[in-house]
Amino acid sequence: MAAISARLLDLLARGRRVAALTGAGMSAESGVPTFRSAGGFWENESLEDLATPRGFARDPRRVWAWYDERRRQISACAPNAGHLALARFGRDRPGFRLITQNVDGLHASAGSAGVILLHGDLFRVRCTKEGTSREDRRVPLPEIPPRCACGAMLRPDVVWFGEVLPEGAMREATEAARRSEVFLSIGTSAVVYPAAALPEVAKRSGAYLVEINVEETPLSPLADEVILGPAAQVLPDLLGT
Ligand code: BV8
Repeated sequence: MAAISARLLDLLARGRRVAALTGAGMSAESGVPTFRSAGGFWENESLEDLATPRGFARDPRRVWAWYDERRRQISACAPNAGHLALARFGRDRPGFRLITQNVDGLHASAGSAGVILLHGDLFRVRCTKEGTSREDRRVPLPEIPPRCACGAMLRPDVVWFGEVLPEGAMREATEAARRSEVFLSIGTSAVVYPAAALPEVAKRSGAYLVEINVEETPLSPLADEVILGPAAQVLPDLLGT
């Protein structure tokens, strides 16, 4: 059983309004590599070449090969007990808001509804000419880079570094953080902005800020409570199974 304070359990038992922000650590126990830990997605690649518009413009084939490989890996992964605990909690608590930086779709697969996707979705593509976005679950892709029916190249419908986040998602996430009475920061290194500002918004608005991670992060000093442990084990203990 993870070390969870009586205060936090009491806040949850009293039905306080809860919001959660998840990062790559949420999906680690589903077998999805994180970004910045050892063996992560970016361990052998340089960020600038892959997850930026400039990198894509320079070498779309290389960027698409990386995304095609991630789509292949992630399509074989299943939600873990942490995803399922959050989905169940959301069903019991209509006021619960789940915000994610992850693009793996595992919260939706676990049954969470209304997930706020800050950084897009690995299984959606966008036409570089028409700007239209659609679901595309083909694994592997039939051609690299994939093309739209109009002939233009498709891009992954995710937010790259240097790109602004979807306006509606950021507005909803900021509102959820501001209204929350308990804010859970789960499995994120808390270094990528503006997502990493959300726990700070919650704290400033009076929320009880909880960090769930296997190690401390730059957010830890600001948190009211740091629960060190894997999300797939801590979340069922915290939220019930
Ligand atoms: C923006 C989608 C306005 C794509 C991602 C200079 C130039 C340009 C921009 C900037 C700049 N300096 C700063 C910026 C802003 C930049 C930024 O914050 N950079 C950082 C790196 C310094 N942000 C942006 O560019 C954003 N846009 O600001 O637009 C703008 C415009 C122009 C110029 C300036 C500003 C866009 C950011 C979104 C980028 N897209 N991904 C894709 O996935 O392919 S970011 C990427 O990192 C993922 O989305 C990921 O979610 C995100 C954060 O990483 P984490 O999820 O936290 O994952 P990480 O591996 O880091 O950590 C995992 C954690 O889990 C660890 O703490 C680990 O201990 C823990 N863990 C591991 N196992 C477990 C666990 N925890 C619990 N249980 C476990 N079992």
